[in-house]
Amino acid sequence: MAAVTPAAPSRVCNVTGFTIERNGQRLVLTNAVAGILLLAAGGTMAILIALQRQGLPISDEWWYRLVASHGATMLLFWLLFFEVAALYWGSTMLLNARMVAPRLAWANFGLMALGVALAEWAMLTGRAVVMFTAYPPLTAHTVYYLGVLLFAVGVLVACALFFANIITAKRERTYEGSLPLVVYGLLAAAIIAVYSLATGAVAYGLLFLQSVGAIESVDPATYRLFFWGIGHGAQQVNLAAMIAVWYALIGFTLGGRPVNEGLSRFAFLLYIAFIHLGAVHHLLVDPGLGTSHRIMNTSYLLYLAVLASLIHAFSIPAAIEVAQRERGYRRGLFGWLRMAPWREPGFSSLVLSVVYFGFIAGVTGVLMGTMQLNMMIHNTLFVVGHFHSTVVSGTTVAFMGISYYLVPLLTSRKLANRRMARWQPWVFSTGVLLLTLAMMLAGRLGVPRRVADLDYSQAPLGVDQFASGPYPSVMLLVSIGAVFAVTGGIMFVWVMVMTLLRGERTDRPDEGLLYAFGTPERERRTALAAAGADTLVMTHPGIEPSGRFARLTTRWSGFEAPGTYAIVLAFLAWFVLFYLVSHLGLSRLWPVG
Ligand code: HEM
Ligand SMILES: [Cu+2]
Repeated sequence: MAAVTPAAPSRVCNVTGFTIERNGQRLVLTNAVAGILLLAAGGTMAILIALQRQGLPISDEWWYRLVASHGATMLLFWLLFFEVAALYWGSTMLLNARMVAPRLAWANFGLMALGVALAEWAMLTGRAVVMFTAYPPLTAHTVYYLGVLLFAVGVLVACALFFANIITAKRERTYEGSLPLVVYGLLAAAIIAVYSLATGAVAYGLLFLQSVGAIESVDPATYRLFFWGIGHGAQQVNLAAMIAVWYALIGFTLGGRPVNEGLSRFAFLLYIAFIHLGAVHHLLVDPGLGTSHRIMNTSYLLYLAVLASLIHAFSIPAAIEVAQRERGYRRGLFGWLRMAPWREPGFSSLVLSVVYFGFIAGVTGVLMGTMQLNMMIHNTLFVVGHFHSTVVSGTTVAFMGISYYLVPLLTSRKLANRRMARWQPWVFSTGVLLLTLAMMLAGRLGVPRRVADLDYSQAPLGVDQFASGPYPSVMLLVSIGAVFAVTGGIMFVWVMVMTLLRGERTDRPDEGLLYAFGTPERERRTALAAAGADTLVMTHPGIEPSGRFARLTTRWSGFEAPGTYAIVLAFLAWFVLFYLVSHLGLSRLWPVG
């Protein structure tokens, strides 16, 4: 393996064996920590806006400021800072490579931080209460647009640095063969980021020009079209980055890899080519677009991106199952699942993220992308429930999970408060599950999103639709979910901060944790390989018949991952059922026949 350029000091990680160059290490940590601090800020706002429903005295004016800032802080700043960290991590450490322009990367961090500071100032002082969608004719202070634009330019520069790192690594031969799958997934995320940010720059750029008086007005329909290039595109960046992190977590916790890596790569290619079409689902009621255009782009063509998600949905659990069977857990259909390392926070985060993302976020997303069904829940709290199940239950949980490895490995410190870390994914995910399900229920009952005063008590013509009936109890469930979720969030931030400040220094931060990268598991495999055993390429692990499933498992013994096959069938059944029940709801709304 070629050495890193001598000028850049580096070390070899005792756990993973990767070359860690100092510049890359500091940049990854700094960007990730900035993200985590912003997550803490966004969580503080979340609990305030959620408890306002239970009478926490927050004026309507402040509620809107907080919702605007919560949305931008979480959706843009937390996720993108962490993604920049992931891009730097993938393009340096996973390739044994170096940061090509560390100074530029630091300047860029400064630029992004400045962007955040400007935008937050404008939002929290009431100069930009336009929500992150910023639809004209709403207008905000110039500084707000400037802040968001600076931040976006920073993310673009980070993508450019990521590409440059990979090209240099290839040229300096720091890795062999094709890009590792995790880096490949991050590459898909970065490519999607580039074209999303380009459309976002047009949208926000137009508003910026208008705010300084350079142009007279911005056509709202044109704006919406460009805005959703980034509004939706950014979610696809989150999706691709999350899936890359899932694959990384399988490697970290079980030493596993996908059964068919080529297929997983192909699925990432499908994302790059087709996923942006889904953007039109935000414009399903937009009068500016023709019906056939909307239907075509949200259904027929988008289905190729859904196919990609279904490939990953199969590939991820299969990788877990095969890894577990290779480790010897072969009893029955689900013995591998029962014997999984549930106490390992990275593993529980992985599974919770995959399950909630698939069963809730994915399924409700397809519902909302279907024009007719969308009419039932458009602009209600259902939408908010859906996207919290994607970016919170899915992406945020996955990013939290990988932090349990990145932070100790990069700081050479042991994870602090391991017990709290063990519980954290469960508390957070269960809270968000309740939060999202309750929001969806509220939305189906007609509760709108982005409304401070649900009772319209200060309206000239008061309506008290939401003050009685099922509404107060459903909104109470939303608030209870919020309390649990925020508690889980505090636990995460606490463990991270304590690890950073107080974690015991060690060159084996994995001790006591189950990292297949560096623990006995890895040594066992190395020893086996050294002894000439070919267990490592064992692709047909036997299924030991046992108990109730004995007959089934013998019949399925040709399958590499029969448990996954069963889970996937259950998922499809749930998908079909959910779709049918939704259509039943629709037929009641608009009686058929
Ligand atoms: C941790 C617990 C969280 C709670 C309790 C929470 C709660 C809420 C609530 C109550 C709203 C306002 C809904 C309304 O329109 O009435 C909201 C909006 C929103 N949240 Fe969260 N949230 C949490 C975490 C997150 C995270 C981690 C993200 C992103 C990664 C996120 C992204 C958003 C976005 C984009 C909005 C929409 C803002 C808008 O309408 O402009 N939230 N959240
Ligand atoms: Cu979208």
